Amino acid sequence: MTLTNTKKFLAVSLALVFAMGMNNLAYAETVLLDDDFDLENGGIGILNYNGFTNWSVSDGTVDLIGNGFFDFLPGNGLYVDLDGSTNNSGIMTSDILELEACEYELQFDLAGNHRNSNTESVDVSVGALFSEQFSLNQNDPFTTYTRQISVDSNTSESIVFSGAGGDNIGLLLDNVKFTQLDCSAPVAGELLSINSSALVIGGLASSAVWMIPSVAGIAGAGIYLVKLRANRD
Ligand SMILES: [Ca+2]
Ligand SMILES: [Ca+2]
Ligand SMILES: [Ca+2]
Ligand SMILES: [Ca+2]
Repeated sequence: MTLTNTKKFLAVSLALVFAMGMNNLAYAETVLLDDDFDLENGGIGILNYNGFTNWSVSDGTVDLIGNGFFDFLPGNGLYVDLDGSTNNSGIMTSDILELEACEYELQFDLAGNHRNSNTESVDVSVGALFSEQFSLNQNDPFTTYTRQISVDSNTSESIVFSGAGGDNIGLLLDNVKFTQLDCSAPVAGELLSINSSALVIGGLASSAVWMIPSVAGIAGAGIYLVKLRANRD
């Protein structure tokens, strides 16, 4: 086999490997919920709002504020005051999320009430998978919290923000995001479970060179065949 043919053979092998890897794209990171509240109610703040696209409010009320309306932290579009205007803070429950066994990431921004000196708190939970209380002081700015959540078997859960208090002045919530992380295991060398999704995410898939170390199995098989044929020539 000539050097040119060898290169062609390797190129075909790598293309095949890449095509197989594409089947695993379903395992790439998937954003299940990403909510900045900015488009709620036509982009206009309103007290005691319960028309959220992705959430329902129970056991009290929350206010949709910002964007010039009771805008205590300008520049964040609309956001939520977890203690509405009925002296009974609300519980925000997301639409149900279908979860398969994988790692997930919950992220959200919380800020202090920015009105009085009370420390405010909220219980954040995802079914029995996750539960944590967060407390912030009056002038705490929007702070991003990130938590990883493990799911062992298929389940359906909602994200719940349960505000505490009943003085109409509560924590501020914005930018809730729930992401399924890449749940495929690294399996370099296994012919039928090659994982190229990480490469695609990293923008490196266009470079076939990157495939070689992660697919040593089939590439190695290709090289072996090339050598076998070269020896016969
Ligand atoms: Ca916002
Ligand atoms: Ca309020
Ligand atoms: Ca309540
Ligand atoms: Ca309060």
